[in-house]
Amino acid sequence: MLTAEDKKLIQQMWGKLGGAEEEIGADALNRMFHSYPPTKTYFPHFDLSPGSDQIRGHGKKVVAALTTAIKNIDNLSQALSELSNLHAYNLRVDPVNFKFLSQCLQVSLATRLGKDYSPDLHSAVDKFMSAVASVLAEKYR
Ligand code: ZNH
Repeated sequence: MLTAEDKKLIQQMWGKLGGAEEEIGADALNRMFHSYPPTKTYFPHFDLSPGSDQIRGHGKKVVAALTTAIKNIDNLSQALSELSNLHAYNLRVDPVNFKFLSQCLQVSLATRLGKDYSPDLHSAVDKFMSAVASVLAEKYR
């Protein structure tokens, strides 16, 4: 469970990214496609070369969803309910992939934030991304 301290750390960090969100989203996606190539099968209609417009555009959407999640951190199921429907019923992304994206996002954040990505923040982000992933996976049958 996310503690009050975890939530504070995440909210502070997110507030300090200062416009780099889109870049972080695209970097996380590039890393995911590179390190976990089967994830590419969900995006047959995308140009997946690193930094393509589609990767940047999609990175922006993913990060915007995470911003919404952070703003509604005590109410994730409700805040992400539509996205949860989309992933479970339309996209049918195997939930194992949520872990991959979470890993990659953490590397992107760590690369960006350097020593500010403290062990406490790392652990908070890990818990947060697991919470997001369980909401996105909660409607699968
Ligand atoms: Zn996902 C889509 C988010 C994960 C796959 N996504 C999407 C979107 C968003 C998201 C926001 C958009 C929607 C609209 O438009 O409405 N995701 C997300 C998040 C996460 C995710 C937050 C985590 C954390 N996904 C994921 C994964 C995968 C995916 C892991 C695989 C691998 N998605 C996807 C797809 C899509 C999406 C395929 C669609 C795209 C297009 O555009 O077509």
